[in-house]
Amino acid sequence: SISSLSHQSMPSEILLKIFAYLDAVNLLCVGCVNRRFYHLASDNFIWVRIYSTAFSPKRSNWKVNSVEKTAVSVNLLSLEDKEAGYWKKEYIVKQIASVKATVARLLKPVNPYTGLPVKIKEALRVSGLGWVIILRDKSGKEYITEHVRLSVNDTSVSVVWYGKNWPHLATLSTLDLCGVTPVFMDRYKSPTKTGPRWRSLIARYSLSDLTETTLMGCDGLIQVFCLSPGLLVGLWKRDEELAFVMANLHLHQLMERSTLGSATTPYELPPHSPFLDDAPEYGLHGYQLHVDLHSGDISYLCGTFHNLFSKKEYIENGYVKLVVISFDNNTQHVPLIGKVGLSWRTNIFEGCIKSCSVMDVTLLDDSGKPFWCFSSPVCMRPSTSPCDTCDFLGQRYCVDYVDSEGRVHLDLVWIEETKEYFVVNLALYLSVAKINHWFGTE
Ligand SMILES: *[C@@H]1O[C@H](CO)[C@@H](O)[C@H](O)[C@H]1NC(C)=O
Ligand SMILES: CC(=O)N[C@H]1CO[C@H](CO)[C@@H](O)[C@@H]1O
Repeated sequence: SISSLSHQSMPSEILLKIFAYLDAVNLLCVGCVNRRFYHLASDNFIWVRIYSTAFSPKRSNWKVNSVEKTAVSVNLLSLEDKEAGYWKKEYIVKQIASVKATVARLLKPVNPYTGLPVKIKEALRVSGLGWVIILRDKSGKEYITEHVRLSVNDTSVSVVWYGKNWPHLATLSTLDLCGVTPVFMDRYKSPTKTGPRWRSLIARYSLSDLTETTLMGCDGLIQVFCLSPGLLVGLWKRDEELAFVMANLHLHQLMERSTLGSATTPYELPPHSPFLDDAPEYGLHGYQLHVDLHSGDISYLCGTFHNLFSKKEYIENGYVKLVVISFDNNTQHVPLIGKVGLSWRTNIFEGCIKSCSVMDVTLLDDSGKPFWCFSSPVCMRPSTSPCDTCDFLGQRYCVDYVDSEGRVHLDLVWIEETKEYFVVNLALYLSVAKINHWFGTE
């Protein structure tokens, strides 16, 4: 263009004067224009000023100690000795390290009921972390969409995307869910979407899985599908095109999963190192469950259950059964609060999928470490199996969830008199392989 031509012919001294007004993110952007701009935008005099402003002792949050202070002033004198781009690199390295240190500090305090970080909102703000979905068509072309809405709860984050210009579903093959973090975060500004960002793949979903088997429910306008792990996809009933996508992200290791993966490979959680114990029932007791059945900010069932245990006799078909709410003990039965439904909203329409909700499960082991965690859409369905001892109570429903680590089963009864659902049974089935792997048992 004409304007870039005139920039090209500008003398270097003038360009340097202009660049001196830019912040770090913008300097890195202009550095991408061409080789000459890259060289000029790496200028040590410009970057040493950015460095000392960012890490000056006045910004006490960064905790620059006095040794480093002197280091900055001494190095100012010897700028000429440094190779080109030295201060830019110093700034980048230190900036990334300070954001990391601040985030690590924020993630330390945990909620005793959930074992999960309590300052997740602050950690998200400091790191600038956000999530995108990447729709990929059959020729490999990518469509990146920034999230529209995000809500943080005690155990999960739900993130929603919708858009007017999404490609036709028939042309698409996969959907990638990725965490994106700006390479530089200025904690005094909100993150920009134009600066350089890291991308960390969390999960890849195949859109050919939007079939009868993953269909979860519908209302007048849309049908919703549940793709594992934790993704809800809404299609317009009218033309079967994408209406919205909602990701449910459990907070356990969410920061790591959203920042430490690569653009093509998800971050793998570090293996749990078993703590050796010879007790014969080891791995079968001392569990704590926190369960939350919710939609957005409305919670239908939220509770913490301590001292859950199993016995060797309860091991069946490769699963250990933990009874949380027992049918036989009616003091444990609890009602669902409110009218269960999963609310959705796009720029024009909104609705509610009856009987569906999001289930967050956080199961801690006997040392309080998160053992099994997920956040996923679930749906209440009429029970088909007859039950002699409970059918007289009312119409029965159940909620089932299953993944590679275990299963959750809930039985509910509709009580006509009080117009409430009562949970009369809640059981977890943990994979024996997972338990043995975790505790180093056999
Ligand atoms: C029934 O459940 C309550 C509450 O969890 C518990 O205190 C009680 O011991 C249970 N009763 C039996 C018979 O298991
Ligand atoms: C951290 C947070 O925002 N927690 C909210 C989760 O949702 C419940 C309502 O279900 C709120 O009361 C919490 O404040």
